[in-house]
Amino acid sequence: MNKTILITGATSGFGKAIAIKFAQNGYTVCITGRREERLADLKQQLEDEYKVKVITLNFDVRDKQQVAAAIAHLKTQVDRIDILVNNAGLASGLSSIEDGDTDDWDVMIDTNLKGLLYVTRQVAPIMTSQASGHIINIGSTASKMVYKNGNVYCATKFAVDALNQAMRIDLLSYGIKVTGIHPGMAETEFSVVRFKGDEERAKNVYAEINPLRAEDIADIAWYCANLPAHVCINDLTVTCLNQATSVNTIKEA
Ligand code: NDP
Ligand code: 8X3
Repeated sequence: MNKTILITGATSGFGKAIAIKFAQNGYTVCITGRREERLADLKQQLEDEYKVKVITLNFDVRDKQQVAAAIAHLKTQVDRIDILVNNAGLASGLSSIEDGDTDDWDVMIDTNLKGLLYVTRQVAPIMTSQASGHIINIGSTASKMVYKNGNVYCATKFAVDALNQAMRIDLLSYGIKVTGIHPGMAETEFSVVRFKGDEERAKNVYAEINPLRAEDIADIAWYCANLPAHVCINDLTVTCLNQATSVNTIKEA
């Protein structure tokens, strides 16, 4: 049976790598994000290379009307949604709590927490009506342990961890799997976004370590999605070998 995956935030990083991985394996891939041109380019690439159906949904997860309209449109394009990857997210700034920019706080809370909820609220009923599905929530090592100046970003990721647990309980009786994947430091556009386009500062974050790559997370998502029907990975934390927790990182020799 042809399967369908919906990935939020597929214009770069983990989301894009997950889209490529599942397209390589024949999935119908629904990719979302705000940058329309990147969505169009990725659609073209996946259709050309893997001959799969690709649906682009250009919306901002912070806007609940846009989310509802996008998922309503998606329902006209696909018969079912087998997997939802709640991946869209970001850090904005890195400041001690007394210096924090409240606009940064709004962006992180609205995207990482409320955006994930808006998408889930639209997609979960599709899965409950199918009596099957798999929701993969992208948390972070910051879901498990806070780090200096990470305050609000970490709080949003702790909330993702809580929601991951809560969704699994609520959706258990429908046979829906819920998995939290919690990556440590990975070199994507994450730090460029956090530091508002300061590429040098972003590069420096990973300068002396061998960080995770987006493809590592895509491989893990693929593994989690391909276990026997009775097996669900509830919670998976993964770091590169230079990192033990969100606060214990050693530099490469
Ligand atoms: P990237 O910046 O490379 O990708 C983030 C993706 O999220 C983009 O596709 C972006 O799309 C999308 N996005 C951001 N804001 C919105 C929005 N308001 N509406 C719709 N889409 C949005 O970063 P990563 O791939 O690293 O991050 C993916 C997830 O992984 C995030 O939740 C992040 O917190 C988490 N994470 C990252 C780690 C890392 O070290 N890189 C480690 C642990 C977790 P667009 O801008 O086009 O809208
Ligand atoms: C992102 C991990 O430690 O780079 O969630 O902020 S970190």
